[in-house]
Amino acid sequence: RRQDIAPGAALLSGFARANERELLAAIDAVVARAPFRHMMTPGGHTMSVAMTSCGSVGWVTDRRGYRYSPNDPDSATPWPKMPAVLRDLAQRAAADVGFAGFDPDACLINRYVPGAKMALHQDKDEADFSAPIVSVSLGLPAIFQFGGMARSDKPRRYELRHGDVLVWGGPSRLVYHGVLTLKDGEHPLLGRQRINLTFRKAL
Ligand code: MD3
Ligand code: FE
Repeated sequence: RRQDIAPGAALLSGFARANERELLAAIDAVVARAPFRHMMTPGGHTMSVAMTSCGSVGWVTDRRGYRYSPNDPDSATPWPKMPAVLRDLAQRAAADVGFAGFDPDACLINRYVPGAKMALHQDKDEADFSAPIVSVSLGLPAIFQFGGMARSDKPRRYELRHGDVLVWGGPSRLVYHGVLTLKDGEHPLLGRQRINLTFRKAL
């Protein structure tokens, strides 16, 4: 099922459920080589969301700022390659919403445990805003909020459940968005956590 939530933005409910086990195995393989870690914001706060990446570049933050890097700063080696099953899912979702030819070079993997959250922000560290961002939610449900082009625009709220895929492009690419504090729960496949993948064209 497809729900249009704003110009250029659509929610594909349950889109990733058909191959959930393959997706989780691919994520496990990435995490085995590039473990989740809590990065520091430029302002000196440790993020409650744990992160890792795969692809030709990964998103990183430290006291020097936010950026995409070809290397995992923890291992000083390249990020794991983006598994084909992940890239294919993102490409199919983007094409469904009208972004044929989406070719992500970065996949940020976010892990939320109960209590973790992500404050309202814009994704603007990418070179080309004409490409969409595709997000895949797995595990515990979360309340996602998305506002407008100004931080002060009142956000709308949506629940994101296991297997839901969001595509954000066009006029919605630079909207403010965030995730409310994750509530406790137990997911049959993932236990007490939520994993979110965001596929980006960073370079
Ligand atoms: C709307 N992640 O990693 S995904 C992020 O659930 C991020 O982990 C959230 O925001 C999460 O940057 C939300 C949905 C999403 C991702 C990127 C967007 C929505 C977006 C970019 C522009 C507009
Ligand atoms: Fe974001």
